[in-house]
Amino acid sequence: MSPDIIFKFTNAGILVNEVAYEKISLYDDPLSLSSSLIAELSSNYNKKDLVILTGDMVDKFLEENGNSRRDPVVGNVNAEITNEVTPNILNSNLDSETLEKPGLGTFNENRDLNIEYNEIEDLNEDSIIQNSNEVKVNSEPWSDVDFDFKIIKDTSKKSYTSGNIKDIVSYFSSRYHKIRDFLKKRKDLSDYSPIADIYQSQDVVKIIGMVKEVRTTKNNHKIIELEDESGEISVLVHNENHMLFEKSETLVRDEVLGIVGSRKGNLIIASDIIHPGVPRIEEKKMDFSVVFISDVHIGSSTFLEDSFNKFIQWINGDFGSPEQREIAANVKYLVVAGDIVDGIGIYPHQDKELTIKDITLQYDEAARLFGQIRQNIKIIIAPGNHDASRVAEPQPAVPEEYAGALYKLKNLEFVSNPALVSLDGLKTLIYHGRSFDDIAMTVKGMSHEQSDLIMKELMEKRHIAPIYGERTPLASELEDHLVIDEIPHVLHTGHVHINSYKRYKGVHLINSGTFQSQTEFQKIYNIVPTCGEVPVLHQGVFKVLKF
Ligand code: D5M
Ligand code: FE
Ligand code: ZN
Repeated sequence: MSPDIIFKFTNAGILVNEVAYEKISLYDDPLSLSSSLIAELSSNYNKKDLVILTGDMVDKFLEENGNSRRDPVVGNVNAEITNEVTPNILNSNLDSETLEKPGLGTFNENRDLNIEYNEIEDLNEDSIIQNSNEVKVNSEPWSDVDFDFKIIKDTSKKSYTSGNIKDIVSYFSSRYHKIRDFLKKRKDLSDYSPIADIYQSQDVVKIIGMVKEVRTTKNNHKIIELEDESGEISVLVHNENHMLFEKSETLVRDEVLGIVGSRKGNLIIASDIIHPGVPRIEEKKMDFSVVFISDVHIGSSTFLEDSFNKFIQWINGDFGSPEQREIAANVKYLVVAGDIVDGIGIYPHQDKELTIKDITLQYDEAARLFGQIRQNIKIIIAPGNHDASRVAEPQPAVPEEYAGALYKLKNLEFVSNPALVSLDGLKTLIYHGRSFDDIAMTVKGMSHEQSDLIMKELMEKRHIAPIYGERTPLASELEDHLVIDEIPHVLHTGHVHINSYKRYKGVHLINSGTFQSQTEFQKIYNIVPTCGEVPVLHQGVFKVLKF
């Protein structure tokens, strides 16, 4: 389904959840189905309400209005793709048909395993110290604590799109220019040329382009189709150039990179592939601690309430060994990277696994739980794909209409997904992690289990969700807010429900796991979550506490 359909809904004030999105895309004429659904919903709901279109709603509508599902095998999907020449996103006039690009070939593993020491401490009943020499927890009112909290980048108010095709051109153009500016600062690319000009040069060519497609030839070489505003070119990566070939296997569609090579007719033979990359950052000195959690999934029957209650007791200084309580007493910030509640209608039959079936009541319960956390901890919450924000990224902060009870907590701040915040100078990039699904599916060797490798790759590419038009719906804003402009001290993600950690060029890459046990849906995909394992940066040292 082309993104303009999503825009149609967004313009009508309707959010389309993932299941609905998939269902609509399976029908013969998604565009006219969308128009009918919008007409139906607009007549049934108050314009002011934020309406979330779920899969069940699509089913019900189709049951009542006839059903013409596109056959995935004999239907016209392939015909559409093979007949369609994908145009140059950066230099042509687009129409709606051009927005979906064909998929990539297979990719291989590129590992740089350099996992640092993880200290996992089990906080079980045995570790409750009765009448111990208690570490005193600061229980002064929050206003007395000196927070130096800043939101460096939040897209909540900036995120809008007219749904106009021009937005997509400016979206990709913004992405290209931002990342090109990182690349051209590099010595080896400072004298790059526009693609259209390379036909004049005979020797070394240097270009900066957006990847339109990567494919493997019959002889097992790689061809990268690159485009810039001036034109397109094919780049060959020879399989005997082992290091470079390996690098080419982690490339994804729509990322922006540099190529150094030599021209042979209409082809460039690559001698180097250059990512914008990450300069090593200086260690940030910190005399406080930051706790990272995500994927709490309040409202789900698989939400691990006991474990979460222990976590709250710990953070309040009422649980754990003296050493663990000492860490707790030092906590100044709690960051939540999305999926705070389970939401409604996110995947098929989810309702059977909900203990709270109303989104506002789920946030009310979240407020009850988070409200117990001592007030001199600042809590920062970004949305995930289960939260009541629009599905397309960047996702604006969870709106007050749904999370009113949480908005009443004075020590809590809502931010967008992604968002860049400064916690007493510790620059933290918060991203839920939806794009990890696309990377895990597209790049061979990448998996949900090792999201640290995905994070490293995305940092190198300087984009949090490079692949357009796959599972991660991206809103084509006039500016691409998902470019990693500034290197943070911490990249905090969630979504995969499996903890991971890596220190890369000085950046702490942290995935904070979940407080939800395995769901029926995850059983089907064989996703084994790591539950109640909470990462903490304790005065700059990474630790994990288990609840
Ligand atoms: O995601 C929970 C987990 O489920 C996480 O590991 C991603 C995975 N996930 C989510 N959607 C899909 C689909 N469609 N296919 C495969 N795996 C998926 P959560 O966002 O909490 O539901
Ligand atoms: Fe989740
Ligand atoms: Zn998620």
